[in-house]
Amino acid sequence: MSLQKVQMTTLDEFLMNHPSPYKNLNKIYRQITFSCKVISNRIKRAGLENLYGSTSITNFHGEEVKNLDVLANNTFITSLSKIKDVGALVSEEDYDAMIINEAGRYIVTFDPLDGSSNIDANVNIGSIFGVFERTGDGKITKNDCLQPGRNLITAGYCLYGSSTILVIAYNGQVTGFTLDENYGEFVLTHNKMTVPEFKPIYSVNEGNRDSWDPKVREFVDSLKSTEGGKKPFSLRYIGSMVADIHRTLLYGGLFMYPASDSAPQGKLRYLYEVAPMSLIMETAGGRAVCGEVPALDIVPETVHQRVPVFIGSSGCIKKFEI
Ligand code: P6P
Repeated sequence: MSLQKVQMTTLDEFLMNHPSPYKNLNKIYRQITFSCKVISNRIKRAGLENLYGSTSITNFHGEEVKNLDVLANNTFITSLSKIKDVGALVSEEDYDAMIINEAGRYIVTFDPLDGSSNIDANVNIGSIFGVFERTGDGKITKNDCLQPGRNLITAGYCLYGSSTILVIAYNGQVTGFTLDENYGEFVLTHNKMTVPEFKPIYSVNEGNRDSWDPKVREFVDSLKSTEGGKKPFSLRYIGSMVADIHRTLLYGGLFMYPASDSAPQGKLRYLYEVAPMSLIMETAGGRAVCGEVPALDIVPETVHQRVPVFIGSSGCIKKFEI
């Protein structure tokens, strides 16, 4: 009996076949992907193990902290702290940057569980991460964490949905891996991902329309216009950034979180939401801007700095810039 050639390429094999110029980056990926496997498993069992619901904590962002937020954050911190090359961590759930090892080389920024308000409704949620290299030679400091997204050496997200999918911007390309739960391995399923140049899909919380900048309001209204027999854009909004970005990466279109009265700087945080997603989208041939400025050129002043973001197909961003 001829054994059918196993076509599976695991993430470990992919990283081995595409060595990074950054030493021990594969170790960081091993810990991040282990964390994603743990989180994926807990999310799937949340209803069975009473993991839904909130803690009694409101965090410093003023957001309700869900039980799974705490679990996901502890998982990321525990697994990444085991690597001596990791110098500092920045988590959405922690007030300040955490110096793990002053002699470490890398800073890992992450939103351990983004979209957690959707958890109890079984809507797709995700983890987002980015990896920077320290800037100086001395001890790693909190300033090493305040870098523009252009300096990211890799970034990615894990989408917890009907399947668990890891998408990474690594070595100049975007690659997707699907968790095969039979073997507990992320297997290559999306090679060299590129975002379509244009797609008439827009993704924004229209509930904030009245408090947007007039230019943004006019732009979004223009997308819905049927003047002269135009076909309007379709609106798709899940309210979970990882899911909305994943759809935009695959199908094309434009995801937006503009500044509004309730979020004067925008809602999404730069270091562990906008910058990693912008690196992924630009590496896949798309674009990302924070108003007039390319998103990857923003230099954050604080670890939780919020920015407005317009991200997706280059043709859709161009339409916004006209
Ligand atoms: P709104 C989820 O809470 C999140 O941080 C992102 O995942 C998502 O894109 C955004 O907020 C949704 O915000 O104001 O539309 O509910």
